[in-house]
Amino acid sequence: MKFLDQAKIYIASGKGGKGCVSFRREKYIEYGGPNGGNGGKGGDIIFITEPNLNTLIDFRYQQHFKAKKGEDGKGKNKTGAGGKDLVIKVPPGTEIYNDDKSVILADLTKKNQKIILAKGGKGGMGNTNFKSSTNQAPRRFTFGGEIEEKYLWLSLKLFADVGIVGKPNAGKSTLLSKVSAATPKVANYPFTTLHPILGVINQFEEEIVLADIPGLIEGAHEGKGLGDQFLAHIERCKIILHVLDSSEKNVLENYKSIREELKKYGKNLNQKKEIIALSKIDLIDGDINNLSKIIEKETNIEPIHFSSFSKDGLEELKSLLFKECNKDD
Ligand SMILES: Nc1nc2c(ncn2[C@@H]2O[C@H](COP(=O)(O)OP(=O)(O)OP(=O)(O)O)[C@@H](O)[C@H]2O)c(=O)[nH]1
Ligand SMILES: [Mg+2]
Repeated sequence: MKFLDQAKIYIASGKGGKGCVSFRREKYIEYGGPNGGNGGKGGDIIFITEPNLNTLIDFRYQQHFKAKKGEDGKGKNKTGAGGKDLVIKVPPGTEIYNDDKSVILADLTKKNQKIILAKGGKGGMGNTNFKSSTNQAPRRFTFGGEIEEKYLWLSLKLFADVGIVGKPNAGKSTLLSKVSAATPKVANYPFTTLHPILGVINQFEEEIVLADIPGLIEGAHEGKGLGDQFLAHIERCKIILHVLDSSEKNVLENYKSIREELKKYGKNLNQKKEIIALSKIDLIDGDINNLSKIIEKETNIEPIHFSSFSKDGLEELKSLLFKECNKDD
């Protein structure tokens, strides 16, 4: 599936139906009283989160959303039918901003969360409403309420428990494909992953969501490589899973340069709980523990190691992810 994490759209609620002017016409009654019904309310524009969505791609094809107008009132005191609401489905994690992105109007973080962002116009009043002792045959009515229209920016920050970061080619996507049902593209060249991909991993009755984002390089915060644009998607993760290719020469430097990018990005990414995972240990001839110790000395974090090819260490890594995600701190 394609990925899109920003979209500009136009929304307009429905206008209210106008009130009706009408008089009773019955046999033998010369002057029937007023019986003009009220207009129906216009439809609202409602946003709702749909857990199965994880991209705003649908908004590439449709940017205009208009709810239906309320029907006009009718004789015999019949109220016009309300205009149908228009429900727009967005993925959980969608933030909605005004047209110049200066004000956040909604932050839809939960499943099936709903918000009305344009209210339909009120129905107008039929002439029945204006009957009084002094005016038995009013011809007055009101028009329906106006539409509410605006441009909005939708911005998606994916919801994942764990954000996988690392250099290009570190083996992030391969790992995701082995521990979850996700099928990210894997290849032996940098920047194989061009947009974030989510994968769900299960253990007993629980599940956690992992986000695989494109690899980072030094200078990503200045836009090098694919830049840091996808780091926004791990702002909300509980844990950062830092994948380091153990078969490379400069493992520690690689580690540090990614940490530097996280720090420069800001938003407290570098304060998040981090798991360091040494990948591709099937390629290592010597003792992986030596490398582990070097990393631990520098970071105070004991790395876990794994191979997506031999599957060594995958179960341990999964268990650790569940354990850390379930911690409350
Ligand atoms: N030997 C070995 N190779 C691996 C392992 N995991 C991944 N690879 C290889 O490493 C290369 C890169 O793997 P990817 O999973 O695409 O790496 P990535 O980190 O997602 O890369 P980007 O998407 O470019 O950031 C591929 O050729 C994989 O087959 C492993 O456990 N052992
Ligand atoms: Mg990848």
